[in-house]
Amino acid sequence: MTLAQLANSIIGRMSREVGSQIAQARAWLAAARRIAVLTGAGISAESGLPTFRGTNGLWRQYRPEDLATQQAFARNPKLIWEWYDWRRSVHAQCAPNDGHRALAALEARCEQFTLMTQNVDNLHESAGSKKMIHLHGSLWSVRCTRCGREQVNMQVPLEPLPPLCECGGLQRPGVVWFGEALPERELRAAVAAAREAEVFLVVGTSSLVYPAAALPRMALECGARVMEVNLDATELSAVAHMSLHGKAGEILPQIIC
Ligand code: BJW
Ligand code: ZN
Repeated sequence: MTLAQLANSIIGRMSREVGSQIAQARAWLAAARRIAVLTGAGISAESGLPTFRGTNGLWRQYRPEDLATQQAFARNPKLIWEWYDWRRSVHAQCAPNDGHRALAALEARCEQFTLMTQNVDNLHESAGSKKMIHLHGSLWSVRCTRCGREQVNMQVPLEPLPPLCECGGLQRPGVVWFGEALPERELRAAVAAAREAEVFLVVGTSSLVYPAAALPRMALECGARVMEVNLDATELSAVAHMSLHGKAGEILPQIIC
C-alpha cells in the first residue's frame, strides 16, 4: 500500500467513525423526552465573540483577577466599566449562528427542555430560545451597588462611565465575577434540570469553571447520557459518553433535525 492509499484509508475510517457518532447523537436526542443543554463561550465564537481560554481568549490578554472580581471593581470601577463597555460594543455587532438556531429548534420540538448558559451574551434569545437560564448573568444588565436595583441597559456606548443609578449609587455590570455566588434561583433550576435529564448536551465550554462544570457530572450520576460538542478535548471528555469534535455551528445542525 502506498502512503497516499494509507492516508486515504485512515481518513475514510475516521469520517465513518464521525458519521456514526453523529447518527448516534441524533438518535439519542430524538428519543429523549427530557433534554438539558449547557453552553459556553465556544458556541458564540462563530458569531465573532472571543472565548476566555482559547488561543485568542480574553484571559490570554487580561488577568481575570484584574477585571472579573469585586476587588478589581472596588479598586478601579472606571477601568472595569471601560472593559465591559468595549465588550458590550463588540456584542452589539454580533448575530446568532447556526449553533444557536439549532438549539432553539431543539427546544421547539422537545417535551421538557432546559437551556442553561454561562454566556453573558443574548445570542440564544436572539436565535429564538425561550426558556433560558443565565448562570453568569448578562452583559446587558446593570445593578446598583447601593440600592441593589437591577435593570436592563442596552445603551452603547454607556454614558456616563461609570453609570450611576437614580439613587446616586454606582452601578456595576450584572454578571457573576469570580468568588461570587451564582444567582440562587437559576442555579437551583439548572441543578434540577441536570438531575432530571435523559440527555445532557454540553456545548463549547472548557468545563473548568465551577459550579457550572459540576452540572454535567450531576447529570451523569443521575443516569443521563452526556454528550459534548467542542473543538478540542476538555476536562469533561474522559467521562462523557460521547465527545464530538468540531465547530458547534456545524455539528449541532447535524445532530438536531
Ligand atoms: C468551541 C468553538 C466552536 C471554541 N465550537 N467549541 C480555585 C481557586 C479559586 C477559585 C476557585 C477554585 N476552584 C473553584 C473556584 C471557584 C471559581 C472557579 O471555578 N474557578 C476555576 C477557574 C478554577 N468559580 C467561581 O468563583 C464561581 N463562584 C463560586 O464558586 O461561588 C462560590 C460562592 C458561594 C457562595 C457565596 C459566595 C461564593 C463564579 C464563576 C464566575 C465565572 N465568571 C466568568 C466571567 C463572567 C463575566 C464576564 O463575561 O466578564 O464567566 S469567567 C468566564 O469563564 C465566564 C465564562 O462563563 C466562564 C466559563 O468559560 P467557558 O464558557 O467555558 O469559556 P472557555 O473560553 O473557557 O472555553 C471555550 C470552549 O469553547 C473551549 O473548550 C474551546 O475549545 C471551545 N470552542 N470555539 C465548539 N466554534
Ligand atoms: Zn440605586
